[in-house]
Amino acid sequence: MTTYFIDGQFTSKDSLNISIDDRGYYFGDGVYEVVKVYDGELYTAEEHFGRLFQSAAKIKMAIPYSEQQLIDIAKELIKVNEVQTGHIYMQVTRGASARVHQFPAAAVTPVVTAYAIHNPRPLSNIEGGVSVKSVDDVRWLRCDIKSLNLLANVLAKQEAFEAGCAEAIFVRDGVVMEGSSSNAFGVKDGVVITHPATNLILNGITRQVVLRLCKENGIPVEERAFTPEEMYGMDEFFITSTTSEITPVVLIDEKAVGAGMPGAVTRRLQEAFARQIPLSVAGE
Ligand code: DCS
Repeated sequence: MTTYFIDGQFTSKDSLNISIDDRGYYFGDGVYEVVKVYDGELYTAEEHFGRLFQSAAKIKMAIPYSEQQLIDIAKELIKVNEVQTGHIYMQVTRGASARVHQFPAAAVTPVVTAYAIHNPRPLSNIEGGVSVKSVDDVRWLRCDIKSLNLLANVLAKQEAFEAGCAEAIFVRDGVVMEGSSSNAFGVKDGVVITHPATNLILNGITRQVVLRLCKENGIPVEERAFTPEEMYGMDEFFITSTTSEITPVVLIDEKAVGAGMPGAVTRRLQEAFARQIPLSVAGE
């Protein structure tokens, strides 16, 4: 049986003691992280747990554990659940308290909930690429916070799925932002182009890994705004996230990207990415 972590306890799903008054339910008042597990080990753990603390600070919430304690909880979940390839989901809500909008009394402590789950690498998407659909970005102006408030992302992803696409690409004021649960990159004349890490996107950990890999491999990068028209004219396009890694995009709004196949720069980056994850899973 799967072991979960809630509020200081390792427990089974049936014994999870979740309060109806948890502010996660009422308001989506909390933050979260998804951390990849390769070969039974956390990948880029410091970056993810560091961002969790940054997200919490931005919503004025104090996490009642240290970064190292959360990493230790994640490692324990991986161990007891025997996860080799998968991910950790961890969320922190502002705690359980009768429903009023303003923060609860200081005695109410944030609730940490987490689990580890087996989840293979999505190799067929990584190999063959996916289709995406652009949607209006109706989110708030603090998309840099990895908040539990994901309603706009949920609606966008559903719209994309109903159109037979794997991801929605948010467009705000004529600028391409990011995916509903991924960052977005174009490649034009050998240059990798992506929206800068402002308040209008989440600065993905995989995004940061890709920018590092570009640097290490001499691939030029421009972090700048680009329009949907520019997006349609890219030679290559790809999306990145913890679970989807570097996924090529071959069709945007039913228009083929470049030759309609994953491109050479995308492939180079995928190979560089695979080289820096544990070898036994690289080809899984
Ligand atoms: N942008 C948004 C809006 C996201 O939700 C995510 C991750 C990303 C970008 C990519 O960030 P990482 O590279 O750090 O994963 N979304 C997580 C999610 O909800 N499921 O998997 C990843």
